Amino acid sequence: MTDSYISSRVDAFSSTNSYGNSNGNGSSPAPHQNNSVTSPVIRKKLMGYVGFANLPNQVHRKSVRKGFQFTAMVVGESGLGKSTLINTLFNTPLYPPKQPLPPSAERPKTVAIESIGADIEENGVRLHLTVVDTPGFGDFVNNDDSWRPILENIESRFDSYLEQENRVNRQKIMDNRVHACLYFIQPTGHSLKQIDIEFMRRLHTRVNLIPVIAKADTLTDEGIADFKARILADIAHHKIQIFQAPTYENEDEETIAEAEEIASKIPFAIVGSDHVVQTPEGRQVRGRAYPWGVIEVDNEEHCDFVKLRQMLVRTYMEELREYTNDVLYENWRTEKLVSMGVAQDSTVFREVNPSAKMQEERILHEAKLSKMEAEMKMVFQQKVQEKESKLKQSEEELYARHKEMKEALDKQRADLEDKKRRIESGRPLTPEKNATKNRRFLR
Ligand SMILES: Nc1nc2c(ncn2[C@@H]2O[C@H](COP(=O)(O)OP(=O)(O)O)[C@@H](O)[C@H]2O)c(=O)[nH]1
Ligand SMILES: [Mg+2]
Repeated sequence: MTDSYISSRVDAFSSTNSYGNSNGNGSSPAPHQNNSVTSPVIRKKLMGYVGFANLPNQVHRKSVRKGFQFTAMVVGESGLGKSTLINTLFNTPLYPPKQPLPPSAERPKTVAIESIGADIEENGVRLHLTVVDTPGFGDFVNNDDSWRPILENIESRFDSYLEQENRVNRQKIMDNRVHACLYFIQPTGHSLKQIDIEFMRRLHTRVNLIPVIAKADTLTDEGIADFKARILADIAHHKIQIFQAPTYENEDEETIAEAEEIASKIPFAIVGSDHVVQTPEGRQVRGRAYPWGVIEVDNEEHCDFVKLRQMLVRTYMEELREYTNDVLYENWRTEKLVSMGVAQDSTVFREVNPSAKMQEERILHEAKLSKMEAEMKMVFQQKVQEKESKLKQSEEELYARHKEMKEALDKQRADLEDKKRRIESGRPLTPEKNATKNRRFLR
């Protein structure tokens, strides 16, 4: 594993997080799924139109710049057309044609988990797509535990996400969580098999389940309608939660109609084909040719492929990601932390009521404002006091000078009055003064 990209991926899948390490010796435990095979990641640039360029309508611009990470998983028995459907869905031979195993070849004993990545760009929107394949599911004599490695794989991806969230630097979180799981139902025309029910029951709380009827071209239209009804009845009976397209109150009629149309097709009856065939009218279409005619993959009258693609990549990709993060991952995380004995510190993780939070923020803001006001008042008062004391000081100085001058004047006046009195009484002025006068006259 010299390629850092590949190795980071493999780490993400098989990493046993710091919490789940039950052997307690602190050493890195062996990957818990030694049977899982992770094939090298193929990076491809796809040219054909897929439809996720509509994503900007679902989310804001920031995500568009960063690009999207989306991981889809396909589960179902061998030969049901999983690889073909993925190729059809993303309009590219992501999976090369199958090489039949020689009879002598050793076959895996358990479900293998393989993943393939592709970078797709469409109208400036980048999508990093990962497809997780589960070859071998349901292929064994005893399939009782076929769901287990798949559940473990899904949870180990949650683990890896949790571990990344707990890092000091969370700038570059790789979201390898499985956002949608296409479950392939064999087109028996009867009802769900035990293995189907078991799988869905075990996984519905961990992944968005999207049931599909594989190779729907092998059933008649009525056969499909009956089969769908029975599948839905089974799903309801076993209280299995499959992905429900969310509906919003304030949406326009067109969107609601589209959502209803998509919901009405679940479980999608699909036909996959990665080759082009010619219709009797001479059109070149993706489809399968039969002596009795051509089944077109992209024709809504022929199968639900278009609706499935619409749901997966156009209308609900963001919803699938959101539900995975907000509900499935969150529940898993809570269960995991509680099982580890981590108690909720209610002072830190308070339930946040938006209006209460706003109220709280307003009170804080008001307190801050009044504090600022008080500070300003204080500064103002201080300035006023300084000014006042300065004024007082200069007033005192003035007063003192005034007093001084007044005293000087009073003294002068007293002197003058004394002189006047002396002149009036005919007494001569002081001899000293006369002497000075006389001296001046002598000069
Ligand atoms: N009739 C029919 N055959 C299909 C369909 N999709 C795939 N196949 C064929 O089924 C075989 C197994 O397909 P593959 O995609 O490898 O199945 P996987 O093992 O589930 O990945 C191939 O020969 C495909 O051409 C389909 O929708 N209808
Ligand atoms: Mg395959």
